[in-house]
Formats: sequence, C-alpha cells, structure tokens
Amino acid sequence: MKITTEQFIKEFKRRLTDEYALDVKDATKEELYRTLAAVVKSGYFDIWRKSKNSFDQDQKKQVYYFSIEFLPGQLLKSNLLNMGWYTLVKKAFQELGLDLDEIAQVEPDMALGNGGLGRLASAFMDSSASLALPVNGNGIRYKYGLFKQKFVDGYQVELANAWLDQNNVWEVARPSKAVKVHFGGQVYLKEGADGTLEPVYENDKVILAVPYDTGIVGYKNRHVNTMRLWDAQIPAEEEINFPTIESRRRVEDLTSVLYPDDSNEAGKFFRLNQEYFFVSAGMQSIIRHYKQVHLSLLDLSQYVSVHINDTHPAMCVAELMRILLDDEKLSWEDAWKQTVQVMSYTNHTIMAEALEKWPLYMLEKVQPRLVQIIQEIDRRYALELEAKGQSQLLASTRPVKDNMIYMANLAIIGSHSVNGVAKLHTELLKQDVLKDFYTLYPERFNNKTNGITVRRWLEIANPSLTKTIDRVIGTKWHYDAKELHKLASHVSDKRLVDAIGQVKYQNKVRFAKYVKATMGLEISPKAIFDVQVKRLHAYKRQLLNLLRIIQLYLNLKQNPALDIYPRVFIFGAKAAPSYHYAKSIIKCINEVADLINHDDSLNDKLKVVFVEDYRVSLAEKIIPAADVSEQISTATKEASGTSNMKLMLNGALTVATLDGANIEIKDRVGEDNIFIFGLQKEEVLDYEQNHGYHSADYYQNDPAIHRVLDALVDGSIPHIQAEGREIFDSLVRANDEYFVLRDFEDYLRAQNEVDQLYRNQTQWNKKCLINIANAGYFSSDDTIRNYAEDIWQVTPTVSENGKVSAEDARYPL
Ligand code: 26Q
Repeated sequence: MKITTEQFIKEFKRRLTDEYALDVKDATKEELYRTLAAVVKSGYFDIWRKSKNSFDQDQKKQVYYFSIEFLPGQLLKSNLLNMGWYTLVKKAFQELGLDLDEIAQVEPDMALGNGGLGRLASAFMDSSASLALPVNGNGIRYKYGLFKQKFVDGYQVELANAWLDQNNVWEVARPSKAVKVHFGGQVYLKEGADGTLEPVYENDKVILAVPYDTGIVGYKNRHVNTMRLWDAQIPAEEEINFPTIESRRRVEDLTSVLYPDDSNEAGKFFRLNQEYFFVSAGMQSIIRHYKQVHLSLLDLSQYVSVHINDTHPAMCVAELMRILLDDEKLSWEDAWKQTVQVMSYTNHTIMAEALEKWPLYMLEKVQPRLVQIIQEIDRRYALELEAKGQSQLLASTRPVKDNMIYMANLAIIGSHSVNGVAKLHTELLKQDVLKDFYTLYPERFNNKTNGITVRRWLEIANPSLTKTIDRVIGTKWHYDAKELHKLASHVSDKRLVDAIGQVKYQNKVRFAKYVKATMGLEISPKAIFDVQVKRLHAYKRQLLNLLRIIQLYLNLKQNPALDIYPRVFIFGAKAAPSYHYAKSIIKCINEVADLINHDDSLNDKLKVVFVEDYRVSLAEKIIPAADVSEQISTATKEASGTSNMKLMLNGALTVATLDGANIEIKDRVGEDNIFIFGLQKEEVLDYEQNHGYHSADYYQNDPAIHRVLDALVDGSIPHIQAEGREIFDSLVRANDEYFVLRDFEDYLRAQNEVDQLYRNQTQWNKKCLINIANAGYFSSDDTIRNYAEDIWQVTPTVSENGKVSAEDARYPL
C-alpha cells in the first residue's frame, strides 16, 4: 500500500482543518508541525498495536532495556524516514510552499540523557525496531530534560529545560497500566499458617507510577516497538498520606529532573529513589504482563530478558527477587535461577569515581525489603565462594561491604552476561577493574562494541552526502551499513573524490551561516573545521586541544606570516553543574575564543567557535561540516566513545589516541587514514602503577610548554585569573592526572600532519572516502544483532508483510 503525494497533501490539509480550522497559509510552524505529527502517528499507530499483539500471540521472548537515560533528540524526521515517507513529505511540503527542515526544527529535543550512554540507548531502540526485534525501553519521563546551556561572560549557566511545556506529541499516557511503588517504612518477616515467612510492611508510602509510551518506528519494516517512560503521581486513595505541599513535592520531584552529572557519583538520596522508582515500576509491569500470557514463572527466563544499562538499574536484580519471593512465592533457589538467567549488564566506565556505591542506610529508607534481599544475596554469595574454595576473592567482589552496596557487584553476580563497550574496554575490565569476577565467571564476560544510528547520522543529518553515495553504490546500505564498504573500491574515481569534497564544502557553508546567524561570528568555509563535541571532562582532554590553540595564537602573534593552514576550532560541550574544573575549562576556551576572534592581526588563520547548548539536533548540523574529529582522551579512560563513529561516517579524519573504539576505527581504516598520537595503554598503566610521571619536568624543561602554560597565568589571556591559575596548578603542581603535557608534543606532530595533508585536497578527500566506507562497521544495527544473538537470545518477529520485499514495506497512510 503505497501513498502518493496527492493523498498525503489531502490528508494533511484535512487534519489542519479538523484540528485548527486553518488553511496552510495561515498556520504557524507549530501548528504545521503538530498537524504533520498527527498524520505521521496515524501512519504507524495501527502497526504499533499489531506489533505489540504479535509478541504475545507468538509467545515471543521480549527484551526490556532498563536505562535511566534515553536521548532520542527530535523524532519527526526519523519517524518519516523509517516509515518510508521522508522524500515524499519533503516534496509534498515543497508543493505546499513549506520547508520541512524549518518545521522539523520546531520540535524540542527529547533530551532525557547526558551524553553517550543515553544516546546509545536510543540508538539501540531504533536498531531493535528496525531489525523487528521485540525490545522495550524502560526509563524515566523527566519533566525537565538536560539543562539548557548558556554562556554569560564566558561562564556556563544552566537553565531549566521544560521540554514538556510545549506538549510531547509522540507519547501516549497509559493510566490504566499504572503500578504502585512502595517506599520507606519498616518491614519484618512474619510466620504464616503454612510455616513460610511473609514480609509485613508498615508505614510505607505508596506512589503511583504512570507509564507514557512512545512508539519506536522500525526502518521500513512495519514493526513498531515501545519506549516506556514512567511518571510519578500520588494515587487517589493515598491523598491523605501526602497532606503537605512539601510531601507532595517530593513525589513530583521523583521524576522531575535528570541528574546532570555523567560521572561523579554524588550519592544523592534522591537519585537512589529515582533508580528504585523506575526499576520497581518496570519490573512489576513486566511480571504482571507475563502472567497474562504465560502460566509458570519458572519459565520466566525463556520469555523475558532484562538488560541493565550501567549500574543505575542494578536494583532490578533485587526487585525481581522480591517479586518472585514475596508476591509469587517462589523458593529462593528457583527465584535466583530465573533472575540470573533473565538479567544482563553493560558496564560503561572504568573510572572508579563513576562506579556506584550506596550506603545501606540509604536504601533502608528507600525500600527496607530490598536491603534484606541484598544482604541475603551477599550471605549466599559468601557461602558459594567458600564452597568453591575461593574466599580470597570475596572482599573484592561481594555486593555488601562496610555497610555499602556495590552496584556493579550486585549487577554482575545477578546476571548471566557482563559486557564492555569496546574491545580495549572489555579487556581492561577482564584484566583490571573486574579481574576477580573474570576469574570466577569467565563465561559471563563478552564485548559488544558500541554503534551509531547510521541512518540518522547520514540520511537525516547529511542528505547531500547520502545522495552522492546512493549514486555510486545504490541504497542497500540503508539496510546494511556494511554495504558502505563498496565505496572503498572507488578511491580512484576522481569525480567521486571531488564530489566528497564539494559536499563537505556545502555543509561547511551551511554551518558557517548558522554560526553567523546565531553567534554573529564570521568563519570561512575554506578553513579546516576542527571539531571536538562531547561532554566536558578532564579525561576527554579538551584542554589538550586548547593548549595547542593557545600555542598557535602565540606563534602567530610572534610571526604573523607563519604558514599555517587556516583553521576553525569548533567545540560543543556541557559540564556537570557541580564539576568546577570542567567549568573552568569552558571559561578558558570562551576567553581564548574571544581574544582570537577579535584579533584582526591573525588574518583569519584562526577562529574558535564554542557553540552553546550542544545537543543531538545541533550535532546533526555540526558533524556533517567537520573536517577533523578530535578523539583525544587519555588512553584507557574513554570506554568507547561514539562521536568518533559519527564524525568518521560524515567524512571527517580522526586525530586520536589509541583509546576506546578509536582502536577499532584505526584497525578498519588503516594507519594511513587516521592520525594516531600519544601514550598507549601500557605506558599509561605503567605511569599510574609506578608513579613514573612528573609533569613539572615538562613545564621546566620544554620551552614550548612553558610558554603556553605561562599564558594561562600571566595575563596574556584576559579574564581568566582564577581559572587559568586553577588549570595551571592542575597541570604543574597536581601532576597532570591525564598526561596532557606528556602527550602535547606528539599531538602537535599529528596536527601538523593534518595541516600538511589538507593542502592536497585530492589526497585528503580520498582518506575521507575510506573513512566513510569503513564507518558502516559501527552501525548500531550490527551491535544490536550481536546483543540479540549472544546475550538476549531473541529473534526477529515476522511481521504481517514478512514475505513482502523490504522496499515495499512502507507504512500506510
Ligand atoms: C551515576 C550516579 C549518579 C548520578 C549520575 C550518574 C551517571 C549518569 C550518567 C553516571 C554516568 C553517566 C553516563 C555515562 C556515559 O555516558 N558513559 C559513556 O557511555 C558511552 C556509551 O557506552 C561510551 O561511548 C563513553 O565512552 C562513556 O563515557
């Protein structure tokens, strides 16, 4: 059932009249956006219903992906693309005198995540739906998304992001599917008539968890999955227990704000409440649904898989045990067997300060019954190790120690699978961070290198590159991104290589216009666009980039004729509001930008653009315009990274350390098509273990470093008195934790190679082409296929049109 432009226009106009009593010419962008969204929903809602029903009818095993963050960005274009409507609607809008791009920009980003982890969860949702895998998202419907970032005098200021004020057109509230979550109070075990122990709850508070579902549209396959986000409300019959404004606010607060910290686990009581809230709501609704479809909970693991995205939902282990023991009366042994078979866990960091641990007394206040269960898990775990003669590994692996709960330990003991997110990261987990667990349970460990939504980052973000690629290798890559590799055999095709350069240039022109319009700053699309976009973190080393910029500036001031290829440095980064050091780096970058951008004597050889409020929709503008991708974290610190993949896919060349997925990118494109520099894993570990690094020596003995660091504190850069000093001290007096000074010289060497190579556009563009050709290996479709096969053991559903060729599997009107 194909739809035509005429049909679409008719339907669109009808809706606009029904909803607003307006003609196209009189409607605002918002009204047009809402109307289009309504038409789009009418195109997939019936399929959504059928997909859901088919899971139960076919008794499919289903996956529930628990993540405290999801970061989908805007959904209009990706829904249109996945429905097979994108080109058609674009054309129809042109006929109506409308610009789809403009109207799509009205949609506020769904920014319910901080960065990589949340974006990965959303990429996985898209890929699961596109592979017709029965995967459900489970998370929190934050009333306020990640803060909006503004710069005031170069300082980051955080503003509330009330994204729901404009109404979220994609969600459906399902109050009939609400569940009750119990908080606080006391619990004791009472012997029942049959001699079994039953928990008795007293003085607990009941909060209603109301689900809001969003359809996740699969790519041209008539399959729609569900992302379920929970909202907290006071149950009608409990009004009496929430008499004060304060007590009512505490309930609202549960789903009010996303914690804007993406590393430093602050141990906030509220965060623990959020974690229990979405874990309990999700687990309860899974079991309730399971019982409607299946007979015995002893078969649970045949039909249900629960994925724990980082440790934030690790309480899933204990909550499922609670439900199976207390509500369903399973024996401990039966319940535990099912739990371990059901659960799987992904680790996203090796940084100690980001590994969650919570004081027992805090969880006691959240849900005392979980404390009992976790202590019992701990007690039995100790017995098990003793029986195996491995008690020496107990202290480092047990879930409860010194009255703290170690969430990673709980997740690992309670799961049959533990994975890292890139080869190096998984190796480090096995050899270092989780070594003792690896000794105990080697079969649980596996790697799943991250991936990205290739369709969003090419077809939506970079339509001109998409067209160029389609012309050469066709469109099969839209389904299987590895097909992009066919481009590699065209490196000698001069016309293609030139076209890659022209497309990039046009994208740079477009981004330059955006910068001019939003920041009033003029940048030349002829310059190298050098991009570092990611959260601001010491280990990601935006500072290394900044020090080089300062050096270039000083060199140019000394010698204006210096032969450097003009460069525009582009940063996008938010810092956690409590992360003082990261905010100081933002301030310094902004002041250096101000200094450089207003200095005419530099002859436009240097510009620095720090975009405000980096987010998914802005990434879609920046990444297609990038020439250089900065992936310069200290080796061993970046678990994987995903901006590295998006940028290579869009034909940027990478300057990288051998860290995270950069290593796998290098292995794919080959050493000649990437700029590698810096300390390697072994050297970093050796420095760390043997305290062999003395950063002050680099300041003392390297005149270039000396001069750059002095500029931070001698007034050469105005307005950074405190921040410049803070950064100087971190590098010289606090021994430079992330080896910035150690890697500086080699970084300069790599960047000088970039400078030279860019002068030969043909050679440069060839390397871009090779990067694009190899980026298909980082598609989240393939990552998800591996999760489905190795960890979840789920298979695609055969949709109603299972026999229809994929091209005809568009969504009906
Ligand atoms: C934990 C406790 C309390 C408050 C906040 C948090 C918290 C929140 C978010 C801790 C960590 C995060 C996010 C981490 C994250 O985004 N990690 C990144 O995950 C990506 C996907 O696997 C990787 O590519 C990145 O390398 C990794 O840094």
